[in-house]
This record gives sequence, structure tokens and C-alpha cells, in this order.
Amino acid sequence: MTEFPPALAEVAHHLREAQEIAVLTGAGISAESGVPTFRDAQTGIWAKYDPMQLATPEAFAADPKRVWEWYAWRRGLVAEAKPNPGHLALANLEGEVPALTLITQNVDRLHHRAGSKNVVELHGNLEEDRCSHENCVVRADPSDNRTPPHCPRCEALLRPNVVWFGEALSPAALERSFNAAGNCDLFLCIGTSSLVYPAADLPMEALNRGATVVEINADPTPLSPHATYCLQGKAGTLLPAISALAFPAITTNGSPA
Ligand code: BJW
Repeated sequence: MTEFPPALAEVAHHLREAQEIAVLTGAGISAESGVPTFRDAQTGIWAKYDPMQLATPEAFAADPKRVWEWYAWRRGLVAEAKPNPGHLALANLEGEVPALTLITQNVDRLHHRAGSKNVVELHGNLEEDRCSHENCVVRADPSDNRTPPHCPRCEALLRPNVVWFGEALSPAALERSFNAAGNCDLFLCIGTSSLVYPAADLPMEALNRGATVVEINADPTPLSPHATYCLQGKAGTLLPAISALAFPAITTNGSPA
């Protein structure tokens, strides 16, 4: 039988009582769907690749084919992946609580596929492409076999619609995220190393405004000493367990009873 941390019941109580919940997710929540995290030593994407050679505008300018192909490989991984009980628990939670904003750093759209509705994508998504010159989201001409394909409007190179290091996040997404963090009474920070900014500021914003901050992570992070509760373990196990304690009508695999 799985042993759960003793704080689980207290966190479930906060979940039941909360009027506004903000959730920030990172790559850890998709790990159990088979999508590699970024920084985990053995399995993280960057154990094999140097991010500065792949997830920056400079890398794309220097070798667009290499960067495009890396993203094509990741798009293939994500297409094969399915939402796991952690994604499903969050999607079900949205229907149980008065207000929930799900802020994700993930580009895999697994929260959408699990059924979450109020999702803010801080770092974009892998589904779309955008023009590297005009920055608008466009669809590649299916007959364009070049790598990367070119923008059908202006012939500039297309790139994935994600946010690379040194690039600005969408102001609208940032505003929604900081509003949600500043106004919530409960903030859940799940499966992120809390190393990348400005996302890593969000739980601190919630703490500074008096919210209860719960971290759910397989390992300690720089947020851990500040969080109200740290639940160490897998999101795909802990989230369904907390939801089931708070709202017994939800079964532990994240599906409604
Ligand atoms: C589990 C688990 C399980 C495993 N269950 N848990 C302030 C201070 C210092 C630096 C900066 C700062 N402000 C800005 C910066 C610079 C920079 C930055 O943050 N650098 C730091 C690395 C030092 N930030 C930026 O450049 C940002 N832009 C910006 O600030 O622009 C300013 C600007 C304004 C105006 C004009 C121009 C510029 C942009 C950041 C973009 C990040 N992009 C990436 C790539 C996205 C596309 C892609 O996917 O390829 O986003 S990088 C990568 O990191 C990706 C992720 O979303 C992000 C966060 O990673 P995440 O999700 O935390 O994953 P991991 O792997 O790090 O952690 C996984 C965790 O899960 C671990 O803790 C595991 O233990 C855990 N785990 N299995 C629960 N089953």
C-alpha cells in the first residue's frame, strides 16, 4: 500500500476551503506520460543536449535545421504521449472548486488533452509554428519540404511557437499569471525545478500576498524552504490522492467516480 506524507490531509483541507486556486506546472507533471523533463540528471532532455545550442534564438539563427529537427523529435514524443493521472486530477479539480487558473510552463498541451479549460501557456506550445520575422502564428504549406519550412506570407523561416531563453513571454499570459498568483488563497507548484524566470517568481508572489503555497515535486527545489507545504513524490500519485481526500467523489486515478 502507498504511504502518503502526513501533510496530505492538511493540504486536502486547504483545497476544499480555497476560493481561488492557482496552479503552476512544469515538466515533472508530464514525466509520467513519458515526456522527458529538462534538467533531471539521467533522463532530462538537457542531459543529452546543450540547451544553449537548441533553445535560444541564437541557436536557431546559427543552425535552424538542427533546432527544427530537435523540435520535430520532441513533437513526435508528445504526439505519442497521453495525459497521466496528475493531468487528469487537475482537470477534474477545475470542476470542483470555485475558481482555478492552471499556469503551465509546458509546451506539450497535455493539460488541454486532459480536459483543463482555464490554462495559461507561459512558454508557448509545440503544436503551432510562427514566423521568425513577423512573429505571427502561421501554418506551414504542407507541400513545403524544406527544413525548416518557410512562412507562406513572407518567406522567412518558420519556428516552433515556444519561448526561448532571452525571449519575452507573452504580456497577456504574464498578466493573467501574476493576477492569478496575486489573488489566489492556495497556490500549487507542481513538477518544476523553480529555476527559470519569470515563472519561478509566481509562487513567491502568491506567498507575499498571503496565500498557502504547496510544492509537489520528486525532489527539493529552491522554492522548498519557502513553501508552506512540500510534498515530495510523484505528481501522478500525489495529485489524485489529495483530490480524493478533498473531494471523495473523484476516484484516485483522476476520473470521476
Ligand atoms: C517530478 C516528477 C514527477 C520529475 N512528479 N515532480 C531572473 C534571474 C535569473 C535569470 C533570469 C531572471 N529573469 C530572466 C532570466 C533569464 C532566463 C532564466 O530564467 N534563466 C535561468 C535558467 C537562470 N529567463 C528567460 O530568458 C525568459 N525570458 C525572459 O525573462 O525575458 C525577458 C525579456 C523581456 C523583454 C524582452 C526580451 C526578454 C524565458 C524563459 C524561457 C524558458 N524556455 C524553456 C524552453 C521552452 C521551449 C521548449 O520546450 O523547448 O522552457 S527552457 C525550459 O525550462 C522550458 C521549461 O518550461 C522551463 C522550466 O523547466 P521545468 O518545467 O521546471 O523543468 P525541469 O526539468 O527544470 O524540472 C522538472 C522538475 O520536476 C524537477 O524538479 C524534478 O525533480 C521534478 N519531477 N519527475 C513530480 N513524476
